[in-house]
Amino acid sequence: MTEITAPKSPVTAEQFADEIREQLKYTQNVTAEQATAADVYVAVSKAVRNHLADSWFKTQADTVNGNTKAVGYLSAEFLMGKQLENALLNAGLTDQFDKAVEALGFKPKDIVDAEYEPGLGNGGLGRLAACFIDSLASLGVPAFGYGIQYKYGIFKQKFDENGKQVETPDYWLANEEPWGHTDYNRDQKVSFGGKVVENADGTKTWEPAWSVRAVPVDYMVPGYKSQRVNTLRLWTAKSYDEFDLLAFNRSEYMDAVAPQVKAENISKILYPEDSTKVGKELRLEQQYFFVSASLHDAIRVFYPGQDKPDLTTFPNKIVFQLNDTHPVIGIPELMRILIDEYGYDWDTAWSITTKTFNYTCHTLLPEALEVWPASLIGELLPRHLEIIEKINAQFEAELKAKGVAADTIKDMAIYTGDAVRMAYLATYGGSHVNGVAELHSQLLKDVTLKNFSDVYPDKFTNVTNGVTPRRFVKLANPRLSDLITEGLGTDKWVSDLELLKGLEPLAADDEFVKKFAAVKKANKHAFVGFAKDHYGIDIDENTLFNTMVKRLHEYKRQSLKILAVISTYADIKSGKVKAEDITPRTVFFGAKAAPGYYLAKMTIELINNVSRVISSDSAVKGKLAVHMLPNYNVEMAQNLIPATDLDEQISQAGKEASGTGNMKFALNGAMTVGTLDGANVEIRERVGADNFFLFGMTVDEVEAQYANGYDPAKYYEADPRLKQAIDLVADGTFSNGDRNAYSPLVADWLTKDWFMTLADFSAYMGIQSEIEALYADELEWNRKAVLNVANSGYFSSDRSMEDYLERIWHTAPLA
Ligand code: DL6
Repeated sequence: MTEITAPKSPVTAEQFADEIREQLKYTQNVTAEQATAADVYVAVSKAVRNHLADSWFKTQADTVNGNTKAVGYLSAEFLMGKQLENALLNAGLTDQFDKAVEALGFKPKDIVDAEYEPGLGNGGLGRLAACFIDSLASLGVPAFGYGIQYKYGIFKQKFDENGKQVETPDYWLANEEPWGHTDYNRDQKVSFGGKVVENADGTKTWEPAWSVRAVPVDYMVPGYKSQRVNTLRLWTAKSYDEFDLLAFNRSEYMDAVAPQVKAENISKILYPEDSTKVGKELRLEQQYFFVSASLHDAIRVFYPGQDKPDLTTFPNKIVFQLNDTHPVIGIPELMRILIDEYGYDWDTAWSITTKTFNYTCHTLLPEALEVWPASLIGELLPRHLEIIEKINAQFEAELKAKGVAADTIKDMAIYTGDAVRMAYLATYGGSHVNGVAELHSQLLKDVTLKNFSDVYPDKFTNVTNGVTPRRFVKLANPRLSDLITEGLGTDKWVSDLELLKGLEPLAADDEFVKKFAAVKKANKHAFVGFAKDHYGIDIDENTLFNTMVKRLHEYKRQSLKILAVISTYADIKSGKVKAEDITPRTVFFGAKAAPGYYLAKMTIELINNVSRVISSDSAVKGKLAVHMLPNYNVEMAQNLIPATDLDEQISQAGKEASGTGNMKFALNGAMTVGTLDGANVEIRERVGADNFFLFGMTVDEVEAQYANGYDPAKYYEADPRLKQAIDLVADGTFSNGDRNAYSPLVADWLTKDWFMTLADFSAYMGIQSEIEALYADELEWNRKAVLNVANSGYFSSDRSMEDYLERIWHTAPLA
């Protein structure tokens, strides 16, 4: 860990209040008396930006002239969460802010709440990107996040009166957004379509059919106590032909704006998808749009004003990380730029390109590895298709020369004639490939990319994910943060999370454990208020808070949890469990389902209806409650995670690449019930098997079941509790007597159940008594929770970044 200097104490609270007044007056054009919380939010944000500006300029200058290579993180998603509190923390202005806004007659919380959360990501992948850029800035590593400023982020989720998910557009830019600076003077042209012509000298010229203007919107990414401010550069698409006056004068109003609409569509909306197939064309346009603009931008930044830069030095200036397959079109794009725009020969271009890129795979689901129809690439990016074909020919020749069998070469094809496999292109075209947890990286080598790892074993490595302690402990959980600081005698853990290990001895100190329990209690109490304000629900805070928040996907197995809830409900209602044996529990779900994902949406509907039935049944009142909280987002995570006693990480083993929610919960002192999947494996290793509720099949057992012909009906017949739970879904108990309401779900469970929910049900129910017995012993439960916190320091995204620096990027912080 590099030594981190304390931030300059920038201003007094009085000075900061004056700066806010200035902003109100001269940029918001309201007096302090007229100002609303929304005005003050904008004014404060601009004042904070001003504080960061000098460090930002200095970091930019040092990045270009400095002693170390920069990182370009290419990601279709950056799920940043609200900016203000984080920027205040990292700028060292939190106290001044609190006092200044109070002096202006506002409550700090109201100002923070006035920010609208940008939802520029679907889930784990996008949030990881946000954690990574926070860590890079905090470590002082020069870095650019490159992505898209979508006009509409992930949809807002509501539930209708039947409990069905309703998606509404997330127009997050409806009001002034003070963090992004649109830099019209650093735009890039991005072209599409047309044809490729061969010149007399054998070179190729791409004659595109249409172009859009990529305009960057820059966000400052302040490091925590590092004095460094990196850049998140999100591209927005504009038209070069804003308005067709001739068409307008002919009263063809729609035609008049058609070019503008076509261009702006590219950055219009984030695909609300998570590992399911989608409409292709616009998505490929988006990917190429941001990647092409970013690569050109990096050349502009590192070779300013040079017509003929020496781009053989490009990989010494910046290394690009491909965050999943979405930016992989960057590989043929850099080849094209080098060959067509700068006149390099193929081999030189290939050598530069392979040194420039690395690829992170974030999935084990074959359907989530993007495969593009060759016809689509040919239509949209004809020159790139030619380059991909040539890359593939070179690849095949290389494999042949290495003695790889013809069948295997065919299986490994990047370009099949019909399709382009982006994960294969990324693996061949980059220097390193990494998975995001040890198990995942191993499965990539053994299964998903086995042929590639056989031929190129040195390319493969692992970097286990991490989460930023700034947002997910310090900001989300101030009570725990204070207790940690008290326990350790220092707040250095915020930038060196392994220091949490120092809490381990305190798990044996009853007084400390009691304080820890009091923190959890206070967080639960606070969440009860948050839930009342935001969702209008009443929660009994004297219950076990049991949470499952993540995207809704069959492999994550929300079904397993809701079947278990139904079974418990039936047992309480029938009197099968005695009143004194019941651990009162409140189960929280938060999950968005991709709009076209039928079974996922039906699962949400079921959860809502189980919630409805249980809440109106006096027989279980005070014993069991279920809430499907709408619109799970970063803000909800920051409020719910610190209040959670028990976290659910119950995916089928071998399906969750890593998970990062699991890390956030462990760091906030929740216990986990989970399978041996993704990063759960490493969490359990670190916190200790005794402090983790493990259940369910292993990867090998899952594979054996598939091999032997998995029959879910067998499990249904064998476990009366499971049978009863499924029967209650089937008989209309949760659908006002309608037996058809959930029949697709029930049929899937009984005949297919690809992710083996039924096979793991008994084990899952079995572990509940262990959970409840421990929960009954408050001190022991909290002792174990303390051990979770103490041993989770490894899961800081600062550590992930250090692993990337060492294993993949081979670069270091700025001096
Ligand atoms: O690496 C971040 C995150 C992992 O923690 C999750 O396990 C993984 O599902 C997610 N992957 C994606 C990509 N799409 N798919 N599948 O979101 O990445």
